[in-house]
Amino acid sequence: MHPLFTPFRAGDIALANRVVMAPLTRNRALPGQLPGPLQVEYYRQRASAGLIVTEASQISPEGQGYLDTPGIHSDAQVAGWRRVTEAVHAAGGRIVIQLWHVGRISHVSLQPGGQSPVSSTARAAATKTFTKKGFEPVSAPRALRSDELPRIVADYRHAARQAMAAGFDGVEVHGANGYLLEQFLRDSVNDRSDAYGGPIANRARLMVEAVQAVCEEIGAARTGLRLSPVTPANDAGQDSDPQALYGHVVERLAPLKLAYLHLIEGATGGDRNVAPFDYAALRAVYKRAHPAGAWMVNNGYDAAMARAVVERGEADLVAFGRPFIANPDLVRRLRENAPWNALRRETLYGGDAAGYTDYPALPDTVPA
Ligand code: 8OZ
Repeated sequence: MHPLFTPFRAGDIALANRVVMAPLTRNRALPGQLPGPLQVEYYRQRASAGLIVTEASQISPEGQGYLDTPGIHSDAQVAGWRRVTEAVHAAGGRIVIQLWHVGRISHVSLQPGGQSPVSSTARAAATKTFTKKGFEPVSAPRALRSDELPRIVADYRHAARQAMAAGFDGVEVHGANGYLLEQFLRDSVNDRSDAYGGPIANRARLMVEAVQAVCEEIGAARTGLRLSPVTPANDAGQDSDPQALYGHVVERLAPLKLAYLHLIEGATGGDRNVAPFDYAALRAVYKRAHPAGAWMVNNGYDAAMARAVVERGEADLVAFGRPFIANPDLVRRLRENAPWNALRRETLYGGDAAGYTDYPALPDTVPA
């Protein structure tokens, strides 16, 4: 058996194989930002993944930035997610929820009371989001005051507690793709002069505090973190020294002994070589402090790349995004070198069962 298909332990989470379903925004939540029966079916179909990371789910109403994304703050959301976790567990799978605060990637029509989105900065991102009216430019944010940041950290902690109440195996903190935590990290966005701006240690402070709070609440062995050191997604620009910045983050967080670190290599969903970055060096920083910590890689992996990276011992887990949308039985297809269903892009975001729960699995072969 190829190691990609062998069991693996990420912290306290026991995975049947090394293939992970990456977080995927699908914009099909019900009113109240609730997951419903359609989400139960969608995730159940994909339970043969070693681990499912849910779609990004806001930790608070303020953390929402797109139409119809689910939350993990209210008790009704917990009840909805409980049906999802029960279905995945009944099918033998493991599932963590991705905790999300979009920061400035939002629109006033999606914010509580029509308020401005919040960020590390008052400068607007040059990008669009999806609202009731379709694609609209994101709204200008308000820079958070430093005395508000304990509340943001408390929102991460609360969402982690709610995730455990919903029966998740753990959480993944979304520290990637130009959202709030990355808006604090990078000097291409963060223009603050308080304890959360300026030197690397200051810019990393909110991420470190948020991850620490989550670990205190649910245990580091059930906590993962997703990073995207050089993605330009959501107008994040490029930090002036990503190697030092992310090295610092990993040096600070590895001693907590997280379940896993999840790296988006290159531009999210795009060019893997968008900007130079030494991922192996970052991995060495992590493994030095936490040898048993899992290293999860993502971005454009195909079957051959996934087999090779695990074979060479350069990654413990490989996350697939879009391939899992179109192939609920992706693990089997990888194992059997079977062809993949094509993705229907027009049904990626929003809508109903079409392009969501209607992708076919391989037929079961009839014994001769
Ligand atoms: C695609 C569309 C909307 C949001 C990310 C949560 O990039 C997202 C996202 C992706 O991390």
